[in-house]
Amino acid sequence: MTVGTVHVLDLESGNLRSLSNAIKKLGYEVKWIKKPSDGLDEAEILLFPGVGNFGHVISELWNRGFVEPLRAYIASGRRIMGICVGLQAFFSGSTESPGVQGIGLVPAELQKFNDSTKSVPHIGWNSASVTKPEDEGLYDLRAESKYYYVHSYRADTEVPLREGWTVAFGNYNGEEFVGAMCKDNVFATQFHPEKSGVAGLRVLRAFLQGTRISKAQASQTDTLKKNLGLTKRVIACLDVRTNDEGDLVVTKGDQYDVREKTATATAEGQVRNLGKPVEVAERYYLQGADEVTFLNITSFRNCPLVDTPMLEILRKTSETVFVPLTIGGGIRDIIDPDGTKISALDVASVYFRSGADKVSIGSDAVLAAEQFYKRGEVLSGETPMEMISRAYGAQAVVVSVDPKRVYVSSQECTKHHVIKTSYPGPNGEEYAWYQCTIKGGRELRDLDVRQLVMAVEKMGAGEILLNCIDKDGTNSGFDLELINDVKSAVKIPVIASSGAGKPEHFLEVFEKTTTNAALGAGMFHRNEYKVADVKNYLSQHGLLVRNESELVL
Ligand code: 1PR
Repeated sequence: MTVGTVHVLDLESGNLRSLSNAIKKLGYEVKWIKKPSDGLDEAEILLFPGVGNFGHVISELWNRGFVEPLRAYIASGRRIMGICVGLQAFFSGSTESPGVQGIGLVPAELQKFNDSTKSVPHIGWNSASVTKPEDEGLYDLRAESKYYYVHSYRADTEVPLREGWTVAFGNYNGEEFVGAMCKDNVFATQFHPEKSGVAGLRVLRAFLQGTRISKAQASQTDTLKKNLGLTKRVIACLDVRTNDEGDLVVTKGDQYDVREKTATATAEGQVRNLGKPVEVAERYYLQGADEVTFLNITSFRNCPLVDTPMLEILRKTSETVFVPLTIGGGIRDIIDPDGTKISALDVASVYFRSGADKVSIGSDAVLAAEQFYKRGEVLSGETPMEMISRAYGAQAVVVSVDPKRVYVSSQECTKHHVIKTSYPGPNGEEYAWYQCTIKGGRELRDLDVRQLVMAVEKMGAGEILLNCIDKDGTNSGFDLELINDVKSAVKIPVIASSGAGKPEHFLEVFEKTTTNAALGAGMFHRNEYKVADVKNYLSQHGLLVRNESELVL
């Protein structure tokens, strides 16, 4: 028995499955609207999710004949909620797409975040705090909660406030932006409520119920002051592959070797089996993971894409896990067993439709970067990073880096960019460079990590997943020198990965590097620590983290 029906605009951009799952979890039925005649006239509650490029979304609205019917819908007084680029579309335009006219409810243009002092896109958990006490509890927004944002362009609060909108704002390193806004029957959030855990589900529920103000609990103003700003993200990563029995399991390598070694292990030489992917992902979500990443560490290239086991894992996981999901491994141009050519963009689209928010590209990013330099640093326009970010936005594209440290006695010994290391090599070498690998570390390439990350940033990648083969599975802490070296080379966010063994390692990487996020795997899979242990430890040491105390709606 459903509570009611929610109509959702389907412009076929991004991960709509998670939004549908969130609406169903709240007890509502979903009806999709791909064109106005699909039921816009009968809709009483309309959601307008938008992902990716402003111009792309607006042109889809015009191409499908939605702009005037949407204006008429809004004028009729029926409820509408814009999400992410759906909020942006209510403005008159965006510097992201000069000359493209938005719906124009707010006579203002969106501006890009200033990336001279911080990473852009703005990816992660930030506030949405109302500006006036009487607006406390706006659609159950809470000052102490954090919401998941992923955008490069921001709406300033001044014009909406002047035009009579109620505004909840966020602040990203000194730049304020509209986190949520409402006026009469129109509500909109820059953040993704379907990806903001319980806090986001509460906001979505309040809108669907039409509860404009729900003072579930008054927030203390000091929380408001303390709580502002982007949190440090703690991500749980699941390396996934088939074991020798053909079951898809969560595994974990040390220096990327995932087979049991010790005679005492349950089955020496077997693929380490650390659990079922969907169960493990849900466990980490409930422990407070800010994101969950699946890395498909063996390609399923010989399996028809539509049957790829990872798709079912994503579909199942997105039914109960309401934080961002990233999928990596095998995102490349492929040839199906029946000989059909499938582009990396099509592969990514299948994953987005199955519940992924970001796709991660490893080997093909290295090969594309090599070709980029061979062409004299000229973009081809056809790399997976360029094609997927053009269609879905930079924020949907992660590049996963698998570097190996190479010691040299001086810069003169190599053409590659070296660092002076505090950890001398086996023969006392004081310098090192980081060599790129493909195929999960199995093949070394004549490319260094700095070359790779600078090239893929130009190709439109929105984030770097920075692994480290030498540190993987060692529980010895992150490679701080590698992280700072990469952070100094790019403006896009970086996720530190490999080597975490205890909460102190997360504090160390956030205090000694400028990383935007940090990832753990083995220490969680072996149940040595919970994600919550890490976040509580960081919070106790003064770092701003998302602490979703209650996990019940
Ligand atoms: O090359 O585009 O098909 O992508 C392959 C993907 O699979 C890449 O993201 C690559 O990093 C990953 N991968 C391939 N082989 C392995 C392996 O382990 N044999 N996993 C592998 C890489 C890195 C992290 C790991 C951290 C944290 N694993 O996923 O979890 O190092 O571990 P820790 O906290 O236990 O130290 P493509």
